[in-house]
Amino acid sequence: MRLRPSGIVAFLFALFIIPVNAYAHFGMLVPSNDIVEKQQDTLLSVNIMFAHPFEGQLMNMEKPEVVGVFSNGKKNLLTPSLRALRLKMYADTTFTRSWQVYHTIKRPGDHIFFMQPKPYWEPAEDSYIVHYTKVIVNAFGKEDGWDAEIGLKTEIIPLTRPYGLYTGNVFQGIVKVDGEPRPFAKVEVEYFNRDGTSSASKAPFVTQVVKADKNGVFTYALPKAGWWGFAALSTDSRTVLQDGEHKSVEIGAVLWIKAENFK
Ligand SMILES: [Cu+2]
Repeated sequence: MRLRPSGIVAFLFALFIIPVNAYAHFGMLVPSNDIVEKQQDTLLSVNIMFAHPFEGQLMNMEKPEVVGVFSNGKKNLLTPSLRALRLKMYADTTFTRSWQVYHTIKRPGDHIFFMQPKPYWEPAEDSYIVHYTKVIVNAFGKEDGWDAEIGLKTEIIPLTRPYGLYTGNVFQGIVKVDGEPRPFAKVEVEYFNRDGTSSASKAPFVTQVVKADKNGVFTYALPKAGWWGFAALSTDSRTVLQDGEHKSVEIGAVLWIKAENFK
């Protein structure tokens, strides 16, 4: 059957309005507490996930390659104590494999938890995704290292202290790739819509997008109490060989911070 010209126009138009599945992915590290001040709070659990945090969907996650905590100038590997966990976010219909690690805070100071996942194959992007993820926990009032660079392939170094943040505060960080500031890096920002009570009237509200300046510095003001994720994205120089084809790898420097309401 031949299409009349008007039919062709309608068909072409339809091609352009098919919504793109633009959900942003985020590596996630969510600790049970980000400011430890009492002895009974020193045992932390950290949930390790790969998700669409606003949309409330988890992706199945392979065992992370490296999980650790950096404090007092030293890296402590936690990979051996990783345990698999089946979790569900608000929009999930099934439980999905995630990970968890326990760590007891023994000394005052900043504790930078970090995670390097296995490359995740995303068919929709014809690319692998590796999100180097961090979250910072402060203990017993000693603020001594939240701005440390721990040497990840790509990393967000906070310029704003990443805890004790009020809703509405501005947060700034510097995006680095291979230890160098990345000018004009694209940073995706998403709210962890934990209980599903937040909603977006239109798609661009789900994932906020800011770009770093020429020094790799980005700025964002936190509009709501809760956990916020920042993912600074770039393309790795390495590729992964899959079925004889070289596939690109999206690398993300991810940082999670928590805002609380001023009372
Ligand atoms: Cu996904």
